[in-house]
Amino acid sequence: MRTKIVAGNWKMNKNMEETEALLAELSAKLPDTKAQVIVSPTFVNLAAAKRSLQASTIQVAAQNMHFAESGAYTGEISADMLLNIDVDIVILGHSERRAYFGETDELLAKKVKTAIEKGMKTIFCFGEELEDRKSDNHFSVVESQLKNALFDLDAEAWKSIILAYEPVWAIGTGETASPEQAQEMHAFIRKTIASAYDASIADEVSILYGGSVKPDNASDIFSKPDVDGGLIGGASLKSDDFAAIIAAI
Ligand code: G2H
Repeated sequence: MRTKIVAGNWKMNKNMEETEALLAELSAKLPDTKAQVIVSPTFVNLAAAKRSLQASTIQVAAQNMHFAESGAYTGEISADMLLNIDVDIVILGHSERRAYFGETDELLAKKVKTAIEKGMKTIFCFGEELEDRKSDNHFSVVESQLKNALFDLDAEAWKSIILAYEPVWAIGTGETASPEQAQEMHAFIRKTIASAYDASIADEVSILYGGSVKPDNASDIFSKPDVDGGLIGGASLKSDDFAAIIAAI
């Protein structure tokens, strides 16, 4: 039985007071769920989020981290710094990091390796761009993103990997992949992992869908057999919407 997960990627939104207020609202509205619920505020608000959620089952993730242990990397944050404030989940490879900050599969492979070595869980994001889908290259693009960043990991490491398929054309655009498109790609991802490793690893990894998930489309997407939850951006910034999406799992 795979873990169902609903994660909120807050991106560069919410100051400290707003972070605390949103988490208080969310805690009060959290539906009865067996899903693992994760929120991902900005770096500067992670410690405040952890404090706010001390008595909660809601977990906290960072949106990025550096691969190095420490050193002269101005503006960067290490795994140890996150672990020091009890944050042991990190989102890596979001398309905004790839597009605006030049993150490549090769760089992401290093970041994932560090996260695994440090005992952290990684929510690894990937997905094709619109031109890839239009030219029918979406499967090969996704396959190479997985291969380049993850397929050097050993089988044990996959216990710490959560995948988030986020087609770039559906991110923050209001455009969502249809439940059928999501299912088709998630099944392909599982098949690709089964070929590279084995069926049990493919069966056990949680694969989230991300890209304009909203309360009104969440249950259709989550109903698909290979979709194990969602990575939610815009709709995770409002407690009513995020609670409704969690209830849809
Ligand atoms: C995709 C998603 C969260 P949104 O980036 O990672 O954001 O739900 O706003 O499309």
